[in-house]
Amino acid sequence: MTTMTLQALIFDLDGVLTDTAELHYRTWQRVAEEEGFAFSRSLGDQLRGVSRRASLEAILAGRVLSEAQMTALQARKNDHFLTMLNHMTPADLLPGVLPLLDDARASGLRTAVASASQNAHAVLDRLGIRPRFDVICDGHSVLHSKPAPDLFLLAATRLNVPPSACVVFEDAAAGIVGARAAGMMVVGVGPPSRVDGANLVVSSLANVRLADLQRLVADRQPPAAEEMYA
Ligand code: B16
Ligand code: MG
Repeated sequence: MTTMTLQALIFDLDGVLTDTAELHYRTWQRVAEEEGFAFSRSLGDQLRGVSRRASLEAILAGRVLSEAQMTALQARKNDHFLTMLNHMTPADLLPGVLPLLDDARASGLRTAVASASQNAHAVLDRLGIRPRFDVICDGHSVLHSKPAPDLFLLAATRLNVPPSACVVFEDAAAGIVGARAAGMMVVGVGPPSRVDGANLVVSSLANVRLADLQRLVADRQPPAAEEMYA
């Protein structure tokens, strides 16, 4: 049996590289208030990693709006988000991001961003880290967003690396489901209650060691025969 070697790190953006998850929460909360829709911290948490359209559908909880109203509410939410984004600086990078990217580069690993956000390039620019990634896949890159595996599989294809040689960092259930469906090992970033289903859980990227990631990939169990021939 051959042992798989770690070749690439794939990062979710919101909630992993920076806390835009909080900006998404506050801007959806504002739209919900303006429209008289119920909104809560727990509903906001369920929207982590979920596309803008699917987030609005979750907030509407079965209410039906016209396509024009749906488009207008998404645009208004995004205007609020972009206004807040203007205040973002490299100081908003979460702890441990730069050292981990430096270690990855020094070890010859490829790096990618796989974010459901259509604003991913703008956020990475505000943070000053866009050139540090070999590949950036965002909310414009695929038809089926998380929890589908498509975004992660596209990142691996563009990196020219097999999915089984990738480790994904995710803060959200939707992303963890998608990355695992792509056949990748997943590090959950955040409280265990939010990232259960990940192969390894850390409270912050500052606690990640490359040796642990290499072990995660090397110790992968081969797929069961029925999975291989399904
Ligand atoms: P936008 P990620 C996701 O990014 C966010 O977690 C989620 O809250 C947001 O609704 C989604 O992007 C779409 O973002 O409105 O900017 O297109 O976590 O996949 O990096
Ligand atoms: Mg996220």
